[in-house]
Amino acid sequence: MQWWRESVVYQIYPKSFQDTNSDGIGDILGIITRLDYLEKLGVEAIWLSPVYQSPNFDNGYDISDYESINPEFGSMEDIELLIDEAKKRDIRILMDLVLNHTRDKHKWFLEAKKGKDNPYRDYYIWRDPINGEEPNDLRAGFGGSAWEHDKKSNQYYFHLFSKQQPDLNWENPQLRQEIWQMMRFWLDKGVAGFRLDVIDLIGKVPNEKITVNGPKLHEYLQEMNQEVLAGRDTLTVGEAWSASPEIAQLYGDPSRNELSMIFSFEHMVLDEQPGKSKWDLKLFTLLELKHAIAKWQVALDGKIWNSLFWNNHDLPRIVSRWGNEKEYRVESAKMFAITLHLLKGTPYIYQGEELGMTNFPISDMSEVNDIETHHMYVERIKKGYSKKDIFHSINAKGRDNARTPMQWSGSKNSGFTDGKPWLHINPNYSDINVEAVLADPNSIFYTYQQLIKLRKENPVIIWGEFKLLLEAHKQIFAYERSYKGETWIVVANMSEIHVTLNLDDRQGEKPVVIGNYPKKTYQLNKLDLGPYETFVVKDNFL
Ligand code: TEU
Ligand code: CA
Repeated sequence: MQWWRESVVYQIYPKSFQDTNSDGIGDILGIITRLDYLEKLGVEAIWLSPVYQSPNFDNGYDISDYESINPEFGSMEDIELLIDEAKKRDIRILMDLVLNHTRDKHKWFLEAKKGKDNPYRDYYIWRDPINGEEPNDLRAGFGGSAWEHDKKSNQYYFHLFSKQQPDLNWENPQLRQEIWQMMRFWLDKGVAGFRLDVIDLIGKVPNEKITVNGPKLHEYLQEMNQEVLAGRDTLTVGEAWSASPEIAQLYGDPSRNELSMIFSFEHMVLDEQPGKSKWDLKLFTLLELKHAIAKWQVALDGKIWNSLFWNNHDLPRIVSRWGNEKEYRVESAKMFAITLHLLKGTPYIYQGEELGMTNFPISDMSEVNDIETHHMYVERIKKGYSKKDIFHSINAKGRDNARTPMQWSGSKNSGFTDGKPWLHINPNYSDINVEAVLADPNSIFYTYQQLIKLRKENPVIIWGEFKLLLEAHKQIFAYERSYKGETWIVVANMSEIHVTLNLDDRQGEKPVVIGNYPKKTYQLNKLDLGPYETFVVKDNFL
């Protein structure tokens, strides 16, 4: 039995969590000062977005040394202290590892660039020009060709993100050995596992234009497991945008010895036009959302472990995205919390989600930090898109939406920093902040706290079988979880529309286990649900 099935993980984006030395940038010591807060919330693990040495062009997802800490965030001693202090509070630390690429300032790449004979050359992916041009037309995630010309050798190197993030050549066994050694280095320091950035890309075959789910992907992960993870009690979660439930089994089937679980994104792309980019929006429907979630719950049930999330540092804030950040901010945030945490899998909370933090409205490029958005802007202006359209996409999907500093209090700079914050703070911090939610017994924070506590006390939440109810209902997301003769029923009005319905003919008042309206009981045969009204009851009719 692995601890991570029973725990809730909290993601920290360190740059925006807590600053302690007034440089406007969050730091590791800042995280330590907030561990008591996280303990109060009840989380048992922290996924720490990258804190390694990095020029921070992609905010740490461009690592230049895996075994040292970015001085902006602190030192190796600081991280060791964080691991120890977290441990005292029964909180484990998961490191975020970017193994698909390094920064172009990494010593391996600096060596590799020296020439074709350099021993590190083959740690990266180099190809000769074809007819004086790029080897093929593969595109990079952050704009332009995936091939960058190197004048010195007249070869191209490959990068799936920005050209400052050259892709590693996983075919090279010596490179893999270096990675295993580095992962053991962190585990020996006491970290409890890893979130593996874009892990579905490491098996790429650029010549055949295969980027995701390459032929050797799972071979590499099995090697990682043997060399690094075997015999250790770790949580490993791979970021896998391209995974289907069938592919999730390859990563997560315990008998295959690969990863604990993956992040899948099928429920997170429903507002995108299929086959286009994340910026090309389409109306999404709640029906699609609940079907996407139910599909994964059912397909993985009993075999593979799910991860559960609405947010991370790449995604817009869920209350702003699919809830109502104005009149029903609290109700919709709690609705999302309850519906997610009652599903089967390990829930992840992204910093500030437990306050119901909202997107920051952007009206000018000077307010944008994220390279992905900057690249998109330049590209789309060139293609003739209107600024109105571009800003519409940025506000809907830009990554800075969720990266603004944590809102700790109503005092200057939200208690995040005494200096000038690296990214604007959402002006709503005077209302939405940690101090305020802690003082209000009906706050979103206490809903999260209660959900985490319920999880610890009720095996049905962890192990119960999932069944979707009211499959075709357009507003209601309802499901059952059953375990050892116990059944819990979760009913959520995911919309602002009033809904009346008869869920079950049996009469009688049922006491609420957790909900987001003041009601203490519900009658399943005559439900009358207000905007975002959500509740959980036990099916104890006998
Ligand atoms: O994200 C992978 C990824 O594909 C995203 O960049 C995606 O394109 C988009 O942002 C989704 O909204 C990971 C990290 O989470 C991200 O922060 C990094 O920028 C990226 O890898 C490169 O390392
Ligand atoms: Ca700082």
